[in-house]
Amino acid sequence: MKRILIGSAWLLAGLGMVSAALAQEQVTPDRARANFARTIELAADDVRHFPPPPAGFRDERSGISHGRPETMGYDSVVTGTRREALVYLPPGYSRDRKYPVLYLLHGIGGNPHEWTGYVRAPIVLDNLLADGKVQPMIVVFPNGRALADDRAPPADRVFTAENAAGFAKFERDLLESLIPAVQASYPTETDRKHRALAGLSMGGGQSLNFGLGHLDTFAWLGGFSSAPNTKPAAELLADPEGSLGRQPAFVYLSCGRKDGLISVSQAVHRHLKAHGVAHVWHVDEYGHDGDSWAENLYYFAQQLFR
Ligand code: FER
Repeated sequence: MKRILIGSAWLLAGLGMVSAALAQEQVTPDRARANFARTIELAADDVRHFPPPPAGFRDERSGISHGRPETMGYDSVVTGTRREALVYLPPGYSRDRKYPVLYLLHGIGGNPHEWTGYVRAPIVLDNLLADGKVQPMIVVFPNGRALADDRAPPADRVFTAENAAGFAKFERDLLESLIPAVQASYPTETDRKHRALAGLSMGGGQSLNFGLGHLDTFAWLGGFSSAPNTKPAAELLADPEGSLGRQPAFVYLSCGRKDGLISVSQAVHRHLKAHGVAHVWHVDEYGHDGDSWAENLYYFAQQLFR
């Protein structure tokens, strides 16, 4: 009898895993490779929305003030561990004023240093601020992998269900642990109009999934080269006019026209367009890479908190 019970428990657990897998595609290296290799079909409106940025927009400039990067620790209700996020404090940062906050999320194999490293987000932001093109803002680069071991995994364990699950679990970490910790540690505005969420690839999918589901928390959303973790458009925004009508948000979508994942972003763009929901759709000439992400941060940041 005992054996039979154990057996049926396994059977039930197995069925549960099958239905979860059907709802959300299994994440495996082969699936990811196939997704990156999807046929790219461009429509007439899959074009640049912004002209290319000025030369040097991503190069460190001398003679201007630079923002200050620092690390903050916080306790996660999701992992039960102490986690870390990078925080960019803008040039001229002062505790005597209150700042809007942009949360900027990394990709499936990355960590917060992806944005601050090769994408060079702090340099893009310093240059924009020096030219008076952005509002002074605090930018938080979280670790979007809410697992007890949240280090970037070795290459052969990037496209695994476990790693991908950490990115889904980050929703609660962000809303219940990180945002309150940021607001307790820094002088921030705390209403939705002063909070933005954007990310690249896996982080783009997280931003759309979490942001459109929490329009009470975020009024500014950006998905750059969003990955297949993005919910299907009709699920992401079941009632676009209704939900965005009640709580308007600036929605920014971008992708490179050489990026095999572009169908993910196209589907969201087309859904919004079909429902008459205003948004930015910017298709550039890049692939799934830092050149696209740096440029899109350049455009996106200029729209924020106006
Ligand atoms: C996938 C292909 C790519 C996928 C995720 C990615 C969840 C993410 C890529 C990135 O973050 O750079 O099939 O499945």
